[in-house]
Amino acid sequence: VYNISKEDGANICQWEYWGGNGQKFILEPVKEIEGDVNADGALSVIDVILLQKWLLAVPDAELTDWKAADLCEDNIINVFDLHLLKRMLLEQ
Ligand SMILES: [Ca+2]
Ligand SMILES: [Ca+2]
Repeated sequence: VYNISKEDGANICQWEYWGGNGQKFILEPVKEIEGDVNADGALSVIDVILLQKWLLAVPDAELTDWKAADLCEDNIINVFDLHLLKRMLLEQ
């Protein structure tokens, strides 16, 4: 991290490794949000639209996090997942 900064938005630079504090990182798993198909950190109508487009095979409609769309947890993405996603959105 440039200038060994601990501030949000600090720049990251490529540097030769010398063991400095600015080169030490803690990797934490990202918290998955159910239904967050586009992986933007929130469940919204955009996720519903994206899943709907993907199910209709609209070109360029790609599920960033397909597992988040599998709300029935059957490893298949289909209209039942879309139905649950719409319901989750209405209930939030
Ligand atoms: Ca989302
Ligand atoms: Ca499913």
